[in-house]
Amino acid sequence: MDAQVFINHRALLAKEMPEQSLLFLFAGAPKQKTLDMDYPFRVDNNYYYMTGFDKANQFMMMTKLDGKVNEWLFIDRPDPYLERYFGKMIDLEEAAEKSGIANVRYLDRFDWEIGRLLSRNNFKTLLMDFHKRELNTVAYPENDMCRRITEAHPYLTVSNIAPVINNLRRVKCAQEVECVKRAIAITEEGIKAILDHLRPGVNEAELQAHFDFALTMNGAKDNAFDPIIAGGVNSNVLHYSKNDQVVNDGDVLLIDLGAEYGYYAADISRTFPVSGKFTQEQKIYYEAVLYGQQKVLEYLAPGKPVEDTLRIAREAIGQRLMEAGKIQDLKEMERLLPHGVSHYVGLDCHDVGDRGLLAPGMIVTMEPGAYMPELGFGIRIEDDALITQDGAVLLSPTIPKTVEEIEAYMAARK
Ligand SMILES: [Mn+2]
Repeated sequence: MDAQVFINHRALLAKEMPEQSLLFLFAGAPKQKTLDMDYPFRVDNNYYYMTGFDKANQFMMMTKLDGKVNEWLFIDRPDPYLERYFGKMIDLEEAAEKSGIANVRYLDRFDWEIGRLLSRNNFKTLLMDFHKRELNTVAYPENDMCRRITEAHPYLTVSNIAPVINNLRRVKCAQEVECVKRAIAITEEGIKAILDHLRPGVNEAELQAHFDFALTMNGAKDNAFDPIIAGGVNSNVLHYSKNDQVVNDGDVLLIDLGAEYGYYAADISRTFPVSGKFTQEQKIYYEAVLYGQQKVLEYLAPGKPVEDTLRIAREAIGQRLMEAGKIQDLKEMERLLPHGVSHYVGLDCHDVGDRGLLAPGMIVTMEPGAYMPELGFGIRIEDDALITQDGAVLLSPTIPKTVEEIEAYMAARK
C-alpha cells in the first residue's frame, strides 16, 4: 500500500485527538515459543493501520499542541551484527520515506526526546491504545510506557484511544478494499483445491494441507484465522478447528476459512457434499440457507443497522423450512441459527468498531447457517460484501455456491 493510505489514516486520527495530547501506538513484542525461538511475529493492527510498518518493538508517537500535530516513529538502530543474522535493517531516511512520518528517530533516542517534549510543553492528556484481552497486561509495552510517563508527569489524564481508531477502521479506502479482494481471490484458489481433493475417506487435515499449499502458491503468507474444516457431525460445531477426522460418503464438509493478504482478511464459508451430490434433505436445508443469504445481501445498504441481518436471515430461512415442512414455527430458527450473521472484515477477521449503521466502504460478512445435530449435518454459507453508495456488492462472486454450481464443479473434476 502507498504511504498516502497511512498518512490519510493519521490525519483522521489527528482530528479526533483532543488538544494538548500525546499519543502512542506500539507494534508489539514477539512472544517466546521455546528457549531461543519466538512465535512468528504479527504486528499490532492499530499500529499497522497508522504506520504501514510491521516490525516488532517499534512505536509511533503523535502530539497535538494548539492545533498543531506532529508525528514521530521510533525504530531500531541498524546493527551490523544483527544484520549479519537477520538481514538489512531500515534506516531513518528509508523509514521516513516509507511512512511519511517527519520525525523518525532511533529507539535509543526516545528518553531524550520525550524528556524534552514533556518539559517544554503543556500536555494534558496521554492517549494509549488499551485494547488487549488479557487482564494481566503488565508485559504490554503500552502499560509500561503509561506507567513510566505518568509516574514522572502525574498531572496527565490517561485516556483510551482504541475505540476511536476502531471506529475509523470500519470504513475502508480503495487500497484496503483491494487487499481484502486479493485475500478473497487467494481463498477461492484454496477452496477449489479443497474441492479438487474432496472425496470419501480423505482426512480433514489433508484438505487443510491442500488449502494452505494453495495460499502459499498464490502469495498469501498466512491464514487470517484458524480454518474450520469440518466433515459430517463436526459441521455442527461452530468453531471446530481440530481438523483431523476422516470425512465420509453421504456427509457434508463445512469449511470456514480465509487467507490473509497485506494483513487484511478474507472470511468465506462453504458447505459441500463429500460424495459430489447433496442428499435430498441436505439440499432442502442448503437452499434455505442460500435464500437467507440472498435476502441479507438485498438488505445491506448505507444507513441500515448491521445487527438486523440475523433477524432477516432467520425469517427467510425459517420461511423456506416451514414451506418444506422441516419446522413448524419461526421461533425454531433461534435454535437452528444461534450465531450472528454479519461482522466487519478488515485487518481483523472479526473486525473492530461499533456495530451501528452501515456506511459506504464498510466490508461485512453474510454468514447464515442452519445446524441440525439430530440430522448429522450443519450448513453455513459465508461471503463478504462491500457497502456502496446505494447498496452492497458481493466481493466473492465466483466461488461455487449454488447446488448446481457445486455439483457441476465436483462432477467435472479429474
Ligand atoms: Mn465470519
